[in-house]
Formats: sequence, structure tokens, C-alpha cells
Amino acid sequence: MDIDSSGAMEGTVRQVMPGRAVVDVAGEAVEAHLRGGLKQGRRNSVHLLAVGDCVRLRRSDGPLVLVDEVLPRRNELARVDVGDKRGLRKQVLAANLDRICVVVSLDKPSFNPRGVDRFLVLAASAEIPALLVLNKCDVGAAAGGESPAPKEILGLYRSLGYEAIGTSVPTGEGLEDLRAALAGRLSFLLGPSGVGKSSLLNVLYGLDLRTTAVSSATSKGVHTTARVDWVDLPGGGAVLDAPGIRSIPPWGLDQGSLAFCFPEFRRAGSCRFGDCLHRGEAGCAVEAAAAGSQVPAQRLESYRRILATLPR
Ligand SMILES: Nc1nc2c(ncn2[C@@H]2O[C@H](COP(=O)(O)OP(=O)(O)OP(=O)(O)O)[C@@H](O)[C@H]2O)c(=O)[nH]1
Ligand SMILES: [Mg+2]
Repeated sequence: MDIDSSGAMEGTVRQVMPGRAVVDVAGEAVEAHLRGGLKQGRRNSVHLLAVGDCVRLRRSDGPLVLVDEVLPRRNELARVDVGDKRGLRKQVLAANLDRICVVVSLDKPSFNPRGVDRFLVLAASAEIPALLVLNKCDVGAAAGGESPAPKEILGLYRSLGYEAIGTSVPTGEGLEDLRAALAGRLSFLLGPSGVGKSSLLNVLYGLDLRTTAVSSATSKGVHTTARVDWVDLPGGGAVLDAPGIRSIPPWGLDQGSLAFCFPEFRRAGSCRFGDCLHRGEAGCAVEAAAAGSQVPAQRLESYRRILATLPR
């Protein structure tokens, strides 16, 4: 392991555990302990260290390697900590990401446009480009018409400006496109449990991540992936496979900034009132655009539901 003359070295955090982290230093996995100050953390943050963080390490007097400093983050994917009822604590899921892949399934669990938009808002509020992956495209076709056709869903999100890929593990549909989209980048797989995040990585990269059949009683996943798994990609880049998540209040997002997370709202033009929240105000350009279908009605609906959950 290379250590410079001051005894310091830099690396990327691949895994965070209580009081410790696994850090990649020039391709070598180093287990490092957190310096005291980093361990306790600021009161408003659950974890001071997140997967993807660039850190400076140093050797302590003994054999231990210490994480000494977390270098400034390019971005962070953060939500309000679900364990904190007052909603005052930030939980950083990952840092320094190139892309967030919002993975959902056409069926089992069934496609939920509200959920997709919540995930896209989380990505946009972190200013991280999003890719929509609609998996299990084979299932909806067999189920016979309950879910909208994959073509409609993908077409809608593409028309809004998102990159969107339809995939299927058993048929191989879209897998080459997804592989190309992931190559050379650090991506985070975000989506509900059971949609096939781990299965996609297994088939794309010949891995053996744990997967579990979706319960037939509830059609919901069972949270098979327990922590964030760092998967190195052949030829460069990595993917973070995270446990399925459902509730994700984005950190730091308020009512006034939500509309910026909907690209088609930004294109709708200016409303009469500068502080318009697009919920029935006179002269609202977003509502006018929705009437003319430049803003799909279902997106306005998602916006309003998310708006109701956000602080002023
Ligand atoms: N029909 C069909 N089934 C799939 C597809 N992809 C995954 N599955 C199945 O869906 C179930 C759940 O897959 P997982 O890969 O464990 O899902 P996950 O998103 O990683 O779930 P968590 O780790 O709990 O967040 C498994 O039984 C998979 O075999 C697909 O494209 N089509
Ligand atoms: Mg999984």
C-alpha cells in the first residue's frame, strides 16, 4: 500500500460498519477504523461516513489504519433518517455518485408511477442524473393488461427527458443497453424490494448476490439485500446495490424547490406569481401546460402528493 511521506493516503469508502470502514486504496481493500470525532458524528447526521466517500487515511501508532478526514463530497444521496421521528437527522445513503438508477418492475411488485416519481425527485434534489430501469418486462405481458404496456411507460419518461430502459432477466431484453449505461460510472441502484436489482447485476456480471422470490401473498419483496454492496464492473466503474426502499423523504427539499425536480414544469414557462406552488393558483403556467398535455396529468398528481409531505 502506498503511503506518502506524511504517512497519509487516500481512498474510496466501499463499505461502512459501526466504527469501521472498508476503503479501497489503489485497488487494495484496507480495513480502517474511524477517528474518534468521526465516530460520534454530528448530532444531525446518522452516519458521517458514506459509501463512495473519498477519505484520507493515516496509520496510528499501532497496526491500525485510521480514517482521518472525509474529503468534500461532489454530491450526496441523502434522505431524512427514518429512525428519527422529528425528521431532523440526515441519512447519507452514498456520496460522489455519477448516476442513480431508479429500478422498478412492471409487475410483482406492480408498477407504481407515484413511487417512480418519488425516486426521480430524490435523484433530482441531489442533482444526480437519473436512469429509469423498468424491469420484469416479461411479466406484464404474461399478466394480460393489468399494468400499462412497457412502451407507454418508457415513452412517457423519455418524452420528459429521462433516459429509460426496459429490461427482463429471463428474456435478456435491454440488458446490453443497461450494461452500456452502467459502464465506467459509479451508479446507485434505487428501488423497492423485489424489483430485481440484485438479479440484474447477477445476470449482467456473472455474480452471486442474494435474491429472493417476491411473496405471492403480498406481491412485495422481502428486503433481501441487507446493506449496500459495492460491485466493481469489468473495465471500470462500479454499482451500488442497496436494499429496497419505500419511504424516502429527500433531505433538504422544501415545497418551494420541489417543482425544480420536475423538468417538464421548468419548461412550462413562468406563472403569474413567483411563489406559485401549482395547486390551483391563478395564472399557473404548469396547470395550463397540463391542460395542453406538455405536463402529463399523472406527473402533476405525483407533484401534488409529494408537495403535501414537504415542509414549507
Ligand atoms: N419474471 C421476472 N422475474 C424477475 C426478473 N428480475 C428478477 N426477478 C425475480 O424477482 C425476485 C426478486 O429479485 P431480487 O433481485 O432479489 O430483487 P431486489 O430488487 O434485489 O430486492 P431487494 O434486495 O429486497 O431490494 C427474484 O425471485 C427474481 O428471480 C425479471 O426480469 N423477470
Ligand atoms: Mg437485492
